[in-house]
Amino acid sequence: MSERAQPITPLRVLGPEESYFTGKLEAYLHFKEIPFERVPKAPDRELQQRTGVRQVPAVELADGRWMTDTTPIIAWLETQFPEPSVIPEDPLQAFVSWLVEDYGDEWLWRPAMHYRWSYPQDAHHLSRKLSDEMMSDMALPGSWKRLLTRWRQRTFFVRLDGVNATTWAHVEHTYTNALAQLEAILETRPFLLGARPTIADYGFFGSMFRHFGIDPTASSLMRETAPGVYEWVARVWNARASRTKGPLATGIPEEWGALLDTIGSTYLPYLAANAEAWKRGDKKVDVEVEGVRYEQLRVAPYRVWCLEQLRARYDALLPDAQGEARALLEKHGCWEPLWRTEDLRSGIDPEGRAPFAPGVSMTGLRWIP
Ligand SMILES: N[C@@H](CCC(=O)N[C@@H](CS)C(=O)NCC(=O)O)C(=O)O
Repeated sequence: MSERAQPITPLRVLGPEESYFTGKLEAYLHFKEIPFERVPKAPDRELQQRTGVRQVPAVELADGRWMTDTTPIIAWLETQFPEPSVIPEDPLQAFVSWLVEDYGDEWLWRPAMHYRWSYPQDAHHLSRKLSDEMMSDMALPGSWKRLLTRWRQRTFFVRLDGVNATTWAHVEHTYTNALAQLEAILETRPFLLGARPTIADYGFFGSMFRHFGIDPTASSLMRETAPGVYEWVARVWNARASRTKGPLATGIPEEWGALLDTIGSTYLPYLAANAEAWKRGDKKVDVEVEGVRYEQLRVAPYRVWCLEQLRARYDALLPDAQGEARALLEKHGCWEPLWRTEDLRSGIDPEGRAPFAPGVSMTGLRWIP
């Protein structure tokens, strides 16, 4: 007699309220109406033991299994709770939406950290919130905890991620450009692809909700220059499958063109440079993006895997959809950098176990104080 499968919900989502990727996952779970509880938690040693990485969110299933990394978590949950899907049915839309998701997740991370930690007003505000939530059991004066938090985040996620006098304006342009592109897309539809959210919305949601939507400097810019995006942030947060229904666009909307151009001129060339450096065994990489030189970036094995995943998604398309995808990628300068690195093998997760442990850290950092 076969054993009855144990229920997988309710989920426990571990991570702080201010966290980029935790907010992304919470919004997805809200939309899918999957029961969960968020538990405040720092990316600490205990989580590393559970998932293999010190990163949040970590998710504990009701059957005792643990997951990490929101992209494969969402992909796996879609197999368990398929209706309604946040992955468009149309293969071309699905492929391009995953590309946009990856770009949103990874390329807006730097400006999100920069706006939060480079400006004193934001850094003071957020270091108080984060240290109150995450360091309450640490026997140190509050001002020390806040100072430590600011130093840690600014050092590891801003300075060592290439933000300096040379790149500052370009890092900020990454955000303001994304605002302008999203504003144009949202002018004629409530979500990026139509009447309901898809994986493309969730790719932008981490940065736009928990960082740009609440941090003082960035959220002021959003309210002043992109009120449509500000409204979309609340709309995605409030979306529920049982009432947020309706069709998606046909094909790839015209207004996505500028966004795809940006992916082709920024994120994909960066992914290629990161992958080349990984192949050489380098720990650091210099890369020129839109004429701006980012120096000594940490080589991120996780992002070699991201590139591999994007290629695998293309390879999985049927010939007709491949033809359409290739034509679109070529038109927007995405095709060449997607394939620039030959013989790509990240060696990460060869058995395809993600999102189940052990995961891989996005930042590539083994330990941060
Ligand atoms: N690719 C991962 C990235 C998760 C991630 O990097 N989370 C950040 C917080 S939003 C983190 O835990 N950083 C480690 C740290 O702050 O020490 C995902 O999608 O879940």
